[in-house]
Amino acid sequence: AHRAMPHRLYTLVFPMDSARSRVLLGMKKRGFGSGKLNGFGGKVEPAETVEQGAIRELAEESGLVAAAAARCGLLLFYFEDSPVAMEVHVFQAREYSGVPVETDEMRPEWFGVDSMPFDRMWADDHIWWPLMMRGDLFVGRFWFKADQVTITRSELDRVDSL
Ligand code: 6OG
Repeated sequence: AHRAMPHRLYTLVFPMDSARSRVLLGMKKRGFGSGKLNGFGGKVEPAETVEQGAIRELAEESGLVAAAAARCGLLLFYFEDSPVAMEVHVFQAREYSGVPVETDEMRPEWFGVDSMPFDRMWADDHIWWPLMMRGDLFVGRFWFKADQVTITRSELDRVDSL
């Protein structure tokens, strides 16, 4: 039944430093997920590709300007109180110009990839993060209660392409 649900498209971008030992997260200051640390992203607009949307949201929310973003995974979120599933395309940005700036939406901060602040992130993140760090492409599906904290069911698969 879930598979027939309408989906809404989102992006989520994790900027990495050149050694890939640190990742830039932003503390979301307003809207969905406010108070949590996350990558940078948002809704994809009708006239753009998913990658273009990822690059645009990265710039709007962090100040970093990337020429490209690398696909890492696909996350599907189902909230028990929402009839629309979230389809979130996950990217890493490894080359960009600019320096992180605080925006109305996000307060950016670097974290070591081996000491991630999962207790301040969405509850799904610690589940798929190790796959992404290994360089595996992944597809995950997570069913959340309306409290936006409790995961009642999850699936995570490594895939060969996205
Ligand atoms: P705006 O409302 O800011 O787009 N997002 C999630 N990210 C993670 N890691 N876990 C979740 O678990 C998420 N749900 C949504 C996708 C929302 C942003 O938040 C991400 C977008 O980057 C449920 O336009």
